Amino acid sequence: MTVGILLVDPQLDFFPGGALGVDDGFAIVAPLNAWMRLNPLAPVYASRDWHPAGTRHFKARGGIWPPHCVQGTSGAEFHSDLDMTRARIYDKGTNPEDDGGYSAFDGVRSDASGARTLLDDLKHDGVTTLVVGGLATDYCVKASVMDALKHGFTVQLLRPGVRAVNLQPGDGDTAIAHMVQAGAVVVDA
Ligand code: VGL
Ligand code: ZN
Repeated sequence: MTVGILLVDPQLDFFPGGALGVDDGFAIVAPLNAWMRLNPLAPVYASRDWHPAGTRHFKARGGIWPPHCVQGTSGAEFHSDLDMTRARIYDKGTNPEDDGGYSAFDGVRSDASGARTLLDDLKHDGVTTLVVGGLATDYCVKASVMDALKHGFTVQLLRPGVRAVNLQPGDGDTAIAHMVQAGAVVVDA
């Protein structure tokens, strides 16, 4: 059994002060770093919300979001306090005509390794259990967890390592309940 960790969209625009800042988002950094430090051999995967400026994902073209994580902007950068040294990065949300790309499983490698998807690499690495953290609980974390379960992974949601947008109060808790119902296990450390 190989355990890997998936860091979902830990990008500046989702942290407080960012274009789509999540309350208390900074709190995810320490538990995620601690998990990686305690599991030095575990592979680390990170998704990156990576939007073109004129995408249907944004309000100006009929989506529900203010512009965020636009390719090449500072808001799209990873939080520098999070240890990304071992992370392989998967870009998603890159199709301007599609308000999709919520799930890390829609992501493809950002380097020149031939459009490998997250799923390709998880299989290649023999990962069977995926620990999941990042932002935001009620959108990209949830979509990624649901896809991971669908693909047959054992999923541990690292509760201190996630925070929610909460467009409606309670959205984060509802999302966690859905993930648990679908088979995710909530872990506290
Ligand atoms: C996300 C809203 C829009 C997320 C991405 O990473 O959870 N949320 N785009
Ligand atoms: Zn987005």
